[in-house]
Amino acid sequence: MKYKAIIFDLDGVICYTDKFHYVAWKQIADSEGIYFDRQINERLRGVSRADSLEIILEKADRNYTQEEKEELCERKNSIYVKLLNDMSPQDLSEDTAKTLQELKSSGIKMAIGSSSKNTKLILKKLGLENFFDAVSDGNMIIHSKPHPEVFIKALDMLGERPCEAIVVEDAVAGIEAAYRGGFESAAIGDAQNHDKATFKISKLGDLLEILNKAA
Ligand code: B16
Ligand code: MG
Repeated sequence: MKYKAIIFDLDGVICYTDKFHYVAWKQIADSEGIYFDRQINERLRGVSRADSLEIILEKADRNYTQEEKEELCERKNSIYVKLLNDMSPQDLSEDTAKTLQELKSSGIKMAIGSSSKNTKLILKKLGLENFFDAVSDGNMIIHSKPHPEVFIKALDMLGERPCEAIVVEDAVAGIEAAYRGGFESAAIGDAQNHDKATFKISKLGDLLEILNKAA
């Protein structure tokens, strides 16, 4: 088999927490009188919490101290985590749940490579805490996407090589990270705008066809 591993991004690929990120950042921006809209929110895909705040602060009319930035990030995260509370296995689409099970039966190794420091909590909410062979997340990395660190860590845990792995991503920054790390990639949604994506998919189930063709 050409591919031995698949590394899934979390938000925007396995589940849709982007809407909660938006609500939480919007509350922070409004409380600070900073303009923020869904278009700006798109730029936060796959970007770490601290770097997301920097993007939001581009519209601020004053400079913020490091202490203030940390306080805003903490406040945003507590709003976000409360919103995550309502998540359950029902938040997995039928296609996603079925595809994950089929991939598991095929024997391919599977990992998560997410920028989120809440990855473990989200996986638990989705009933997937013990599903993946490896979980690499925002708590384990120094460099956020487009740096490939999060994917390289995932692959190290799996003991495979980048050229034998596909990264599945919804963020342009994530496809760039896969490209820089020497991975093949499958782009979903917004990430399809990156010209270095190996495959373009509209749903997770499309991966099964890609793997079948490569077998
Ligand atoms: P947290 P992913 C990313 O998740 C989100 O797309 C991005 O919007 C968020 O800022 C980042 O996680 C950090 O999340 O605040 O929970 O640490 O797409 O890499 O799974
Ligand atoms: Mg994502």
